[in-house]
Amino acid sequence: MNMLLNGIATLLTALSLALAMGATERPNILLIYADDIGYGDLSCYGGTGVQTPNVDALAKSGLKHLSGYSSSSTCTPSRYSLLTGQYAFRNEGAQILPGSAPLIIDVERPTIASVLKGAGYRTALVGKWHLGLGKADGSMDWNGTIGPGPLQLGFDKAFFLAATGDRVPSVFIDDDSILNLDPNDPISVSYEEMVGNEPTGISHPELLRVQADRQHSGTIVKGISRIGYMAGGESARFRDEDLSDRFLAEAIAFIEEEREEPFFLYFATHENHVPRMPHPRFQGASSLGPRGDAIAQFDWSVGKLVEVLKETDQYRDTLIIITSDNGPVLFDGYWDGAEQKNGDHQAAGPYRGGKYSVFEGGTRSPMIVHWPERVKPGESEAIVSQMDFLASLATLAGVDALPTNAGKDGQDVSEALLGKSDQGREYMVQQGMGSLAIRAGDWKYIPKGVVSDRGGIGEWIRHRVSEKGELYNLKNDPGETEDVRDQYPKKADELRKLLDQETGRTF
Ligand code: NG6
Ligand code: CA
Repeated sequence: MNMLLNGIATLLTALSLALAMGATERPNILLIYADDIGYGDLSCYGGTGVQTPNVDALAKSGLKHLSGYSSSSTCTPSRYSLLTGQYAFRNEGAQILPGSAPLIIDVERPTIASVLKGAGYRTALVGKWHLGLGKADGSMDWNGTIGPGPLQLGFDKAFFLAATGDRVPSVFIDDDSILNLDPNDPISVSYEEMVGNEPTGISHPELLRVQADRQHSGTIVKGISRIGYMAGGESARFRDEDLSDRFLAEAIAFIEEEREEPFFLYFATHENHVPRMPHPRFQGASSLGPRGDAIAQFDWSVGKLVEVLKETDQYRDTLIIITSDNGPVLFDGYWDGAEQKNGDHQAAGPYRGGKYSVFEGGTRSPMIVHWPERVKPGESEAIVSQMDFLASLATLAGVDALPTNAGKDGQDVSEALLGKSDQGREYMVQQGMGSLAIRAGDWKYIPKGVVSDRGGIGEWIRHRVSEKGELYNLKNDPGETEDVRDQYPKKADELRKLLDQETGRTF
């Protein structure tokens, strides 16, 4: 009897919740996650070398965040935080991963996908994964069932690239197996030793369509040498120029699916990562060479997604977020002319550093939030991190409370995200490659150590931070040009303590 009553009570709560929320209030969520697109790369953020009219249109009718951040200045840690709501430095494995790495997210750990799925969303990943695949014992067979991976972390559907375009294997994974793999031509992948006897960038540089550094001189797949070695799987190999169109087609198919429930689509584009091989129809679209042409291609894809949302009558009920996993880089392993053709284009906007850096250019990211029903057009200075998306999107999806084992570093900043409040985070730890810093309000503190300065932009520049650390006032000095540690020693100390407290380390 008791059980029956309980059952009825639960049913009634669920019903009243559904009624209170109103069917139309739970938005579809389209999270467009760019790769290596800097704060200043989009024309709505001041980019000059490439025009991004489709993104700009969303920025105009949506909210343009000026203090939106990725959690880290490289890919894997940022994606880890984005999906789990936890600082990546808490997980030692959350470092740039080889294509053969095991999954670094515990399958018991809640993710945006599993939380939204639990709330009745249909969820999909399309694009770049780069969080590892398979068990830690390395037992995964690329020719069999691939996982654990996205399907075990709450995605109903996944069409993806295991790591990055510059890392083998150069194939698509459809849910949990390699697409178009011929069982008579099995694939093998290694990052330790040469497998098979295919040409590499070292043995056959004359076969290359673009010259690469030593690190990117493993197996040549379709004229591009990669990090790592692979053999076999000929029929499954993609041509880099087709990557973007294929991801777009998969995303569109998912958006067009007949369904009752709202959707969550994590569309993780490969643009603007190396190798930058945009489709020939975008070649020459910008003044920046392939780097800018790939951004034009990204923008075009965004336009297509918007078009499909409109055609399927879902545009008004879809929350679109556009942001990027880390700051920009010009040279990143392939001599594709990005440095020579950059001109005056400020890929990191007014910020110092870029990809790999703990300076603002590493993590300050373009972030556009668009939802005709709920977002008032404008700009916001509120500090928001992608790490906050889990808690914030859960709220927007009507989830009362996150599971108790969910990442605790993310905050519910949904009001700030939608522009209803200018109160975002008070402070946030920032992660560079091998370095940490903290921003609190207008202040930023970088503790002692060696940090990447203008990572990959021009030559690699390293910057040594002295014992006392460095303090910047981002309001007066967004470009982090003047260390004011000696003028404000108490402030510096306050931030250093906060950094100790947040990280459990001693700086
Ligand atoms: C680096 C690669 C770089 C890029 C990066 C990952 C070298 C010398 N450089 O290790 O080319 O692949 O990893 O980029 O190997 S990210 O955006 O996925 O973090
Ligand atoms: Ca990246």
